[in-house]
Amino acid sequence: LSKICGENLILVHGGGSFGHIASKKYGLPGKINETTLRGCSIVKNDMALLNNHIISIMVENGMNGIGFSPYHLWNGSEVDYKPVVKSFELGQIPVIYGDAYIDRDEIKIRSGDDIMVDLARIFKPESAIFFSDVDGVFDRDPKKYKDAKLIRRFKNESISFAGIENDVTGGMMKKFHSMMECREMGVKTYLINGQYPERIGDLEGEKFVGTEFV
Ligand code: IP8
Repeated sequence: LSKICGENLILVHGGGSFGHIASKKYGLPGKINETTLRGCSIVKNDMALLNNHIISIMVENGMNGIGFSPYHLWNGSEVDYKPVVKSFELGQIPVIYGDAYIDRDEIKIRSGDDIMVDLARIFKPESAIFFSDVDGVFDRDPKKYKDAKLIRRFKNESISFAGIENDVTGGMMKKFHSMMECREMGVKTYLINGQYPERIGDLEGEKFVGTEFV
């Protein structure tokens, strides 16, 4: 990644099996009670472990990754990204992740996709690259329909989304709306399959496999 993007990079990751399963089990997001407080501890711990795995790999590979959770960045009315900006300006690689956080009498969940939109607004990056476990945006759910077509350049085609059972933040539909928001802010926005990370090196190429939002 750093070979392609240099160190001028901010990473965001979501929860996957580390965040969503326990969130659902303990009723997150939800009003503060004994169960959700327990869930908050478990989810927060699991997400920190996932973030630590990622940072460890980065550090071992000579990249100065620094983890940030919205739990700590939340200032009572918004996620305050000042520490992230500071870290980026110093040349570190912030790695911010979706997480549970406490807002008044509720435990909420900030998703990685929300964080991508926030960062697009604050940093006005050249590009925002989203990853999924499918090749890009399809005209319909590629996991259900074998003949679903990959949309290479997405403008405003009509598409449909399947609901995802174990996702507490909105699955692909949420990601899609976040990608549209980034695009509307003038940021080059892509969706690629994270199982083929090398595709990030061919974003503008003829053979690019993924979706570019235009
Ligand atoms: O996977 C939510 O982030 P996402 C993380 O990006 C948790 O929606 C804690 C479920």
